[in-house]
Amino acid sequence: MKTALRDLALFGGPVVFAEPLHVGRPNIPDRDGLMKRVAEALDRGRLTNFGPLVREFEARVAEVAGTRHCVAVCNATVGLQVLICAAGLRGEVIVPSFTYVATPHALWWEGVTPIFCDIDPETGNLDPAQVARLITDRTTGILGVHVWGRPCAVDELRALADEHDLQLLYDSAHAIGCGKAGRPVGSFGRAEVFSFHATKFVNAFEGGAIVTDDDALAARVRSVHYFGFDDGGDVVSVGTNAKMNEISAAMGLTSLDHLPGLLARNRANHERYVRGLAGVPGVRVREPAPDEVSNHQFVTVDVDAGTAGFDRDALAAVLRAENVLVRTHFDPCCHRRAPYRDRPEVHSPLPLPHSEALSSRVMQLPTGMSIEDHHIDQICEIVRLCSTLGPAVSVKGSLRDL
Ligand code: T4K
Repeated sequence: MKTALRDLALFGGPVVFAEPLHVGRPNIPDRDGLMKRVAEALDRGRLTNFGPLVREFEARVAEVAGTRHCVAVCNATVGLQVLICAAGLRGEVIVPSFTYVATPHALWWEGVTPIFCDIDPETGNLDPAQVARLITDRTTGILGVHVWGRPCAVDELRALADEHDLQLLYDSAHAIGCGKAGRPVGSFGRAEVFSFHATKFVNAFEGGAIVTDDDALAARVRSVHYFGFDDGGDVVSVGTNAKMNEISAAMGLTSLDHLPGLLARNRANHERYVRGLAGVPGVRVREPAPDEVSNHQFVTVDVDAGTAGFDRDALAAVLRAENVLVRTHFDPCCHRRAPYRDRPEVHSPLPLPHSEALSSRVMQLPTGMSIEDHHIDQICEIVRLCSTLGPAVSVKGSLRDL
């Protein structure tokens, strides 16, 4: 057990974990089940273009999302592009800067200008009051992000969209299995997009899905994601190839078979971190609100430097030196990244103080199937030791120095 500064790996002590602990280590809950599906697909000789596994995956995702339609796609980034194109967004769309770059990239790629908006610091999601101030006659939509699986302020955003006749879409990349006030994520926007990237707790190697209750939009999405073909085999619009293949669907279905177990594991890990870090001054594990259901695929810790005596980067540096490969989603925010920072058109007249503050305060700790109770207990012990050492742990600088 480490008890002094010199015991920390960053300060010359032994490294706690021989193997790295990752944020986003893929869950592979049932190798045999996956291999069986893959073998069946190979035997059928139907590898892509709407095989039975993709059809089944779409039906299962629609069930989880509570929507009538689901179109499986090769990844969520392309899924967002397909949706933006099919929904006919143009001009400007209001989007958080505190998100993964895929969200504004998808807009920009489709010729739509992302207008970066500030967030509610508690949820990390679009602040409806700030959204209202950014609506102009060029605005055609709002693209919210359910960051870390916490549902956006869906009622307020719906009211704004209705009042101004805007399309309301959600990037739900983090949020399969999440919900709010008894409704599942997927059912809040005109359409929403999930990610099933390998690092997501339900994964399809690479994959995504667009869900909606809008029949006409679903038909357009299906067409755009398949070269613009309609059901009759005519090419009716410009489209792309965004199809999911059968092997990805095999993995996605196998993950969904084990959804309750994966959720239970994430929840148990989350609760263990909450207990393990309870009472550490200035260090808080973020938790869902009482009316929310979370998939807990991200364990996000908030470091208040003034109270803790060290900042997020110092703690991240200590943990990374111990082979705990924490992530800092999303630092920097999108408006600070190279493709956007020098483009005046994406910068709203309003500052983004909450986005910038949150991006410097939070980090994600490892969770999922590969993380065991003793890993969490040891991680919490390291954080507790840092808390007793206070400012001394900052001496070696920041995450960026490693
Ligand atoms: N919208 C939002 C809000 C998003 O967060 C994302 C993606 C998207 C849209 C777009 O979704 P996709 O187009 O990807 O479907 C990851 C993911 O690449 C990305 O999907 C995700 N968000 C983003 C938040 O995180 P990194 O840079 O953390 O991934 P990477 O490759 O560094 O992996 C993280 C850790 O996981 C590593 O330490 C190693 C481990 N790992 C990773 C992979 C891929 C493995 O052990 N095995 C693996 O196969 O971006």
